[in-house]
Amino acid sequence: MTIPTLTVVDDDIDLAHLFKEVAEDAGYFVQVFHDGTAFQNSLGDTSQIIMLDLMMPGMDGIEVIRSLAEKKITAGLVLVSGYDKSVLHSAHELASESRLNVIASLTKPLKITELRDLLVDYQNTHPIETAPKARKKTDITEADLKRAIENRELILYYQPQINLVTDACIGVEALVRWQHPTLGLVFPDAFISLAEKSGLIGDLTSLVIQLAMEQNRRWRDNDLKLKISINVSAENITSLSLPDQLINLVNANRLDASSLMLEITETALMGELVKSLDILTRLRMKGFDLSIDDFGTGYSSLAQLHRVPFTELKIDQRFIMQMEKDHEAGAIVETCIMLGHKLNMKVVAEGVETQGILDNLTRLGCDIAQGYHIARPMPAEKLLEWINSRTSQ
Ligand code: G
Ligand code: G
Ligand code: MN
Repeated sequence: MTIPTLTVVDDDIDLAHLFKEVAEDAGYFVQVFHDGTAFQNSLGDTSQIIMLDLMMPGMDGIEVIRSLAEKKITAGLVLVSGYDKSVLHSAHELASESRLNVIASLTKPLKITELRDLLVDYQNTHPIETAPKARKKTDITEADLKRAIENRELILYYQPQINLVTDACIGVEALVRWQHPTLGLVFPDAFISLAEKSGLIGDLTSLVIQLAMEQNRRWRDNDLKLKISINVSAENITSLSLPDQLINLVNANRLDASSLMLEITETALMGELVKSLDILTRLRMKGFDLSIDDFGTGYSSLAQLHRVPFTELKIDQRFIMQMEKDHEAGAIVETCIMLGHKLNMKVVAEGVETQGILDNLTRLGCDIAQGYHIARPMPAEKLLEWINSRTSQ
């Protein structure tokens, strides 16, 4: 078994030592740094968890956060501070906005039991073989990716979404993977941004949509009716012919437009606004569903909701993951659910990692849930098995 690694960055030698003991107790291999610069210089993506003190002489915690974000570090980040709660909260926000994976922020003096529970919990919900570290960050070239699209080396994994009232699986989110001939399974983080930069994203998305519709046809032939959600990038909604292309694909597979949900992130809407509004409105008129993905993380969430005819609001997983432990996150989730309902949208919570969160969301009237606690993304063949095993229970 591989032992997960935890890195402590804290100038307080005694405290760092205490953290080390607690983490070792919880089953981690621990590295300690007493200043930000030393840590930064040794930075690789090898830790599962980084515990970072915000107040250090020399390079402070905020500067370390910036450099972690630049290096796109995927480790779980625990922020620790002796400052008041609002400073810690802002640092937490900053790190989340920088796309870092913040798993907790703790104020000093901190409760040892709280820390131990957190570390044990994280290990249980993020087993090491699926930790982001396992993702291959190889130097994939544009030519490789182009060939992969042509050779149909891209495959889809599907993550179930359940209706919180009936508990039935009503849909799936399609998540692309690259079945690379020599590297094995490559995750989208390693190639989506390359596809966006190189202009291959149009072909990639077309292939993804085609694969999803073919799969949906096979499921229907097995009496399984599921809506498939697809992630769409900014460049995808600049092609004025997209609505017609999609209708053709739907017809070719004898499906309805309503079997497809297009998930759009807010950054995807910041490009050519007029053109994307034109396309999105026509997609909606043709019966496709539109979801605003990662809601709450961009800069103009409310303006986008007002402009675009979304039918679904997908609350960003960071709020969901923190809703039990962080009062602010909980308030945001509750408000997003109310907001979505007021605007006649279905509300989806993604990143549901515990039964407690699932129960809370049900109580708050959220419509749909998706997350590791329900199921991880899986290949199509596994999905049928998964659904059968649930209904036979
Ligand atoms: O589980 P996962 O590692 O697959 O997804 C990581 C990120 O990649 C998510 O933000 C998801 O939205 C994105 N992603 C997954 N599949 C696709 C896809 O087909 N197209 C685009 N544009 N993004 C995708
Ligand atoms: O950006 P987008 O919302 O499309 O991202 C979807 C991503 O979220 C995928 O990488 C998927 O694997 C991941 N994901 C879905 N549910 C969970 C969860 O419960 N926990 C974690 N850590 N990731 C999740
Ligand atoms: Mn998504």
